[in-house]
Amino acid sequence: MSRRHDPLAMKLSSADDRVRLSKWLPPQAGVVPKIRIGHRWVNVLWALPLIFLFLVMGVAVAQALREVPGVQDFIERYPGIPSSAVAVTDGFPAWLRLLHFLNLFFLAFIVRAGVQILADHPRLYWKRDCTPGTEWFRFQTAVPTGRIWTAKDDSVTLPAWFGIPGIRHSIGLARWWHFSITLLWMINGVVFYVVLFASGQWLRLVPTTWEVIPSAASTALQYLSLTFPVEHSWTRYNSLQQIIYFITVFIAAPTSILTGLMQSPAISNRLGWFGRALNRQRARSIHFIALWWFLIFIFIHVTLVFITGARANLNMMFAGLNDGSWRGIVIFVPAMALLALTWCLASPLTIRHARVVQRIGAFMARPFNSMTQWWDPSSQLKEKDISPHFWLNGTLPQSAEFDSLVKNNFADYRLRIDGLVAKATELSYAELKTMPKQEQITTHFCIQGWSGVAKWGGIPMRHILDLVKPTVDARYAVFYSLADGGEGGRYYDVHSLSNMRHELTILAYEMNGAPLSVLHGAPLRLRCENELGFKMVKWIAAIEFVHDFADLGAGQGGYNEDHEFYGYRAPI
Ligand SMILES: Nc1nc2c(c(=O)[nH]1)N[C@H]1C(S)=C(S)[C@@H](COP(=O)(O)O)O[C@H]1N2
Ligand SMILES: [Mo]
Repeated sequence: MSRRHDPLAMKLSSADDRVRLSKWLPPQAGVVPKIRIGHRWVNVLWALPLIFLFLVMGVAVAQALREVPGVQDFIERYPGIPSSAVAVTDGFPAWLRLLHFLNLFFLAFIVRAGVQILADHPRLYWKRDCTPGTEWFRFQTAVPTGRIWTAKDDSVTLPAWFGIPGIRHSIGLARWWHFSITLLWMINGVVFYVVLFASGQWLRLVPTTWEVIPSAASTALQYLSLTFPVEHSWTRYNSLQQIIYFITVFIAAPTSILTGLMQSPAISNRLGWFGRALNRQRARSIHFIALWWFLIFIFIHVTLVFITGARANLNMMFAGLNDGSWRGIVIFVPAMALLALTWCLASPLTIRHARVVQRIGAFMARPFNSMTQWWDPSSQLKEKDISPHFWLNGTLPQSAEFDSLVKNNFADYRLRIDGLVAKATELSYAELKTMPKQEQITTHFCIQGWSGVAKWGGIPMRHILDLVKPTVDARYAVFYSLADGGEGGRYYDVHSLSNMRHELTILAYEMNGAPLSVLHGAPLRLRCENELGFKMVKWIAAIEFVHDFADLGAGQGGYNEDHEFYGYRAPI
């Protein structure tokens, strides 16, 4: 070590640059996804026979309807493409074909990593408080009672071939995939929008006449009756295709991006009424519903591509040809092979080169992270918003030292503040309580997906800075915990001084008007509202001001950064 650190620095552990499955959280199976209807939990697999039944009955009804003269007149009047719709003239140009493929390619990895993220907290809610039992969807059993059940305990393993990286509680790595590929997908999307409108190809996707509505109804009836409408895809889509594609490109995609961003603590905590209305759990739930839009869309779209003349359709979209040759398939097959190969390599490579994925991911996520510079969290909530339930995370301190602190109500507790400061100091629990106190009602955003609102009371960090006076060399504050992390070695995390100067950064000793409980981090825990929960160290033992954190632990800026490949900056 280049210089002497706080004594607790000795207790930090190093970490591997790859995932070691022997040390990782052991696998835990989830359950078949269930949806709550009232008080009943219904297995989603019931949807399959129900959909089948409805489709079969729908076909029968549609076929009967097509015998009715009035319906026949209607279909004749609205065969599928409104007479006033303008056709494009040049089929599918190369740029469109390429962006179409890239879109599929990126989406595959976004979806895999996205579901991996969901598996870290396999429950969806509409309300911000995430109270067990209020979820509307889950692939986990009811939260066990009568024992401590942390959010980490709640995470489940996905089928290994599906998730990225396919192991339990791998949200740190999954997020890098999700964000990096989303950035590429968004660039792809922006280019698509620009060229679409510049080229006139937008006429395919954007309805320009109200006639699309009866036309779409007519087309739907034709599909359902199994006598499909006549195809003109080379230059024009039928109205049903047009509406569905329009929703996918211009509604589902932007909705996914918006609801993704609204899950960020920095963005949501900034946006006042909007952050309250589209709270993190609503955003997560809508994000998930948008996922299902894409999945169902892809399923039906690909099915129809293959049953309405696969060769001709693949020629159009992969070769840009409107003929019966085999050229489309010759491009399509290697394109899918590339997707399959990348699909198979993604997880093993991520597990093996986790640190590289973390580094590339942090670089790729920079545009999103720097967005949050403008979103300085400031909005607070009201007493009535306080959550009835607040999930737990972390491993409790397990030492005789801590037990005796608890026994004496922290009378012997000392917070040590040292490192690059003019005045190193130790503050007793009683002294801390005489310092200026600040209360704030804020939302906690755990990286795993849950959130909760609480009123926190404690000492603003800016007063601590005034007291100890960090030197000009000090750039970071290291928080050492009294507790170890899940894999052994002391829990710690590092923050920039600008986080420390933030008006909502406090050392909390109260939660919801009562002394902070041991489970939630007594005697002291950090609140830093512009970051995710894991950055808020509980059971704080010491704060050290440093110039650099490369020589602490595995050098990534915190316990989860070292061991679980999380990002050092976590405002999203
Ligand atoms: N010492 C320590 N602090 C910790 C953790 C931990 O494991 N150890 N977990 C973090 C995580 S991931 C979260 S979400 C919050 C949870 O705080 P809560 O248990 O009060 O809800 O604490 C953070 N602080
Ligand atoms: Mo967390």
